[in-house]
Amino acid sequence: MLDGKRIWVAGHRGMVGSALVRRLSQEGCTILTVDRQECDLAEQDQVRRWMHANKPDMVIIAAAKVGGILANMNYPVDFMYSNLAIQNNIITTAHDIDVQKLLFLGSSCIYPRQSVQPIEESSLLTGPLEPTNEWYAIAKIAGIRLCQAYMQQYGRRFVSAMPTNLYGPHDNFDLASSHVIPALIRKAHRAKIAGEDGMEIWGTGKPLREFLHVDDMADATVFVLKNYEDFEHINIGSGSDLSIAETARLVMEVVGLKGELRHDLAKPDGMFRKLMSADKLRARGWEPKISLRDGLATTYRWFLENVAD
Ligand code: GFB
Repeated sequence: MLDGKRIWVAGHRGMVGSALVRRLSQEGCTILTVDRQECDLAEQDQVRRWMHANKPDMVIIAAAKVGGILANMNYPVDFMYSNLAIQNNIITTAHDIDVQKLLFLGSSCIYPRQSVQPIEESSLLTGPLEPTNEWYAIAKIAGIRLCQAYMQQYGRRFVSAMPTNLYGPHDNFDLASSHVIPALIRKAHRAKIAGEDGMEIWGTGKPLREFLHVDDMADATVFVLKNYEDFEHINIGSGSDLSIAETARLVMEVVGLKGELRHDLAKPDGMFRKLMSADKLRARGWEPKISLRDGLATTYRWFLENVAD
């Protein structure tokens, strides 16, 4: 189905976009990418000009302003407005140029904070959001709805997929703005090099999170692109979760750091649990392949080769 297609990966420099480029290179398609200097995705005229000139057959929107819990809380305008601008520009132009299929990627934070777990797709908009990331969540929900509006009004094949918390190569390892796994890898590595005993984590360590390696995510995305056309968005997850403290201890094992966890209780815990139901994707025949331990080990190797300080 992808053979001979021109597929634009919007956001190819990011963790998700670069994994998608790696995965799509195994298909018989032509991968299109564009750098920010040539086309700033938040600028409507630039997006229109580039998309009209390059005419992709399919589009995957992996471009987004993303970050961990603290960045989400500190930069609400960036997380809401930049994401709205990027997705609106791409989705509306995709309609103008008759894109055959568009896949919009979001996040598990779209779901209400008190959702029944595991969270099924139908939980969307059934209750209040988690305040630590509601700006980002509202932008992503608007993206899902805009795709659905194009499906309903014009019969477009603009579908949405919601991945769980992702990690892997090309992640952001900046301690102030990153998600938890890259932060834990960097902290464990620094503590080990400094000969320290244990390391500090944010919050109580009790919240539960579901993690998926970005290469599994890219594989699932290609599967969705080929096999999924429904009006409703679809979850992409691993189907199991663990506590932040357990995650931190696993990272310490992988990095080779001994000792205890210390808790910075001035930092937020965020949503207590957000395990997504993986049933819909599994029923269609997709399963993750990379265990958390193996994924952490290869991500640590990537960190050592590309980031370590
Ligand atoms: O990954 P994370 O930043 O975001 O944090 P969310 C997950 C959990 O890990 C929180 C704890 O309970 C944090 O308090 N944690 C412990 C740490 N130590 C650290 C640390 O050193 N750094 C970080 N960052 N966390 C994000 C949303 O929520 O998830 C986004 O803000 C997005 O919008 C993303 O949806 C997938 O999982 O809480």
